[in-house]
Parts: sequence; C-alpha cells; structure tokens
Amino acid sequence: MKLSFRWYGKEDGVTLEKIRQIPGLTTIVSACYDTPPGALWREETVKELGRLSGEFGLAFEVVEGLPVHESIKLGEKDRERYIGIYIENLRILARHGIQVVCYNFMPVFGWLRTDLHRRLADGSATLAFDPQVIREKDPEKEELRLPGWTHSTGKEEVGRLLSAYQSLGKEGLRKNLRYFLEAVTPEAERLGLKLAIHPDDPPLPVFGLPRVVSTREDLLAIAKMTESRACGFTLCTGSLGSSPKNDVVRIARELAAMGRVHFVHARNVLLRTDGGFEESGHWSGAGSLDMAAILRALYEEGFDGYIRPDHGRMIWGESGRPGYGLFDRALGAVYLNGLWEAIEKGAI
Ligand SMILES: [Mn+2]
Repeated sequence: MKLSFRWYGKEDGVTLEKIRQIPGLTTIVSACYDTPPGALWREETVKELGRLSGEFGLAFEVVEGLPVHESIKLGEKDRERYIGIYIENLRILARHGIQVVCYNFMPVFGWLRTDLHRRLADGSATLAFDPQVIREKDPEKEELRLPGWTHSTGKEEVGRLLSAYQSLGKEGLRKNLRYFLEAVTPEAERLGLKLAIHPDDPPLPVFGLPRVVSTREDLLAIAKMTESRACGFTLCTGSLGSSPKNDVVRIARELAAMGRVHFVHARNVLLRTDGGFEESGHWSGAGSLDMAAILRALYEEGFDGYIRPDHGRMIWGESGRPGYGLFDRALGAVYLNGLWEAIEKGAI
C-alpha cells in the first residue's frame, strides 16, 4: 500500500513541511479546489501542486476529487459538453503524473453531517450525523445550512434539483452513472488513469434523493457496468460503515479481489442506536469498525493502491478545517502503518 495524505494546497494550514514528517508517507492527495464543477482545470495549478509536493519528497499522484457536473448525474441535454470537459481534465491530470482520480456520484451534495464539532467524552471534537435533524428539515421551505451542502443558491434552485432527482429515481440515476462510465472509462484506460468512485456519504436516505453508491449491491452493480479495471472504487470505510447494513470487511475483500480498489479512505465511525453516528479515532477500539480485519482483507487480496487516513478529530487544541487537522490524521497514518506492518510480518 502507498500511504497518502490529503493536502488542500498552499492555503492549507497543514503544510507539506509537516506532512512529510509523518513516517512512511509518500503521496499527496489534492485537487484544484477553486475550480467550480464542470469547468476546465488550470494546467498550471496541477503542475504547481506536483512541483510543490516534489520539493518535499512527496508525489502528487491522487486527485480528490474531480467533480461530476449535476447535468451528467441528471442526464440533461448538455451532459455531452460536461463529459467532454471531464475527459479533457483527465488528460491534463495524466500529463502531470496523476494515477488515481476519486469522484462521487451523489446528487446535490458531496457529503453531509449535522454537526462539525460534536464534543466527545475525551474532550475532542468530531463530525457527527443525526438523522432526526435531517427529518425535521424541509429544504424547499428553508435555506439549508448543513455542512456538505455546496449550493449557496436560493430555495428555488434547490427545489428544482430536489424534484428533478426525485423524479429521476434510483434507476434513472444508475443509468446516468453507466452512461458516464461508458463515456469516460475508455479514455481513462488509454491514459493509464484509475477512476475511483467514492461511496455515498452517508449511505443513508436524505431528502428523498436517490442513492446508487451506498450498498454492497450498488457497488457490485457498478463493477459490472464495465469490464475495465480502470473503473474502480475508493473504499471509504467510514462512509460505508456508517450504515450498519454494510459489512465493510466483506465489501473490501470482494472489491479488492476484483482488482477494483484503487484508493482507500481509512477511518472509523461509532454507530449510535438512533441511526446516527460520530466519527471516532481510527483505532478499532474507538468505533464500530474492525480496522485490522479490513486491512487484512485488502492485504490478502493483493491490494497495492493508495490509502489515506480519512477525517480526524480535533485534538490537542488544534483548530482548522473540520476533519482535516494534522494531529489526529497523523495518528491515523501511524496506526495504519502499524497494522500493515504487523499484517505483512504475520504478527496479526
Ligand atoms: Mn471518504
């Protein structure tokens, strides 16, 4: 496995100077975060991210994420134009050493939490999800201000998108995903790039929006959409694991056995009895997932892709981008290294 770390670029308070001091770290995960979905990325910016990473002995090889425009997800008339831009962006990335492109196919928002600063018993702060908060909200009646909600547009636009997705339904969304993958996978393959779809986060119903990347069945259906290994997955243990119905160890084993796991987001979640969850420390004992069993399944199936500690709690007085401080993610990286070394050496 290749240990990686997300870096938000020059504006990120967690600098490359600090990141390179994490033992075993080789790879930077980043993106052009100032470019809106559906626009062409500036080649100079991509090149600069690679150059800066290289100055610290790190390789910028994973993009997270290259957003898929809503028109593609909705299958609207102008999707061809946006698919063309997507392919053009893939070409830019391939020219600058990128190996894996992580993306998602979630309607309207890229992730959703109800709380970014849930205080845990040990005094740390973490991201949490409370289904009751979602149930009480009506996005067509009030301005949504939930973390992860990327649309600062008015109620009318949100209402239009919600009803468009509701009438599209699950089968329609899945059909549009297939159309997208059939269009972009051959080009990714030609360029030597691996596409890695990220599961729905959380994989739970919200606002009646369709979900097609939430369950084992969803993931297997996507794997069948194309034979190409260029079309694979980001195994996000915390996203999949925030539904108690998902057996993450089994999913990891099955997808890795197909050679389709290109990128792993490793983190743990503590499931609550009310259907909600809190993001816990990475250690298995802190949450509901058996991280050792997940890594062992990946190891046994020959996984050799990229892995990164996913979100971390805010600890030791750190402040900054929720989920993306240095300290707890560094602890996560060290923990992953420890598990992997022990598995490799047959100790566990
Ligand atoms: Mn993730």
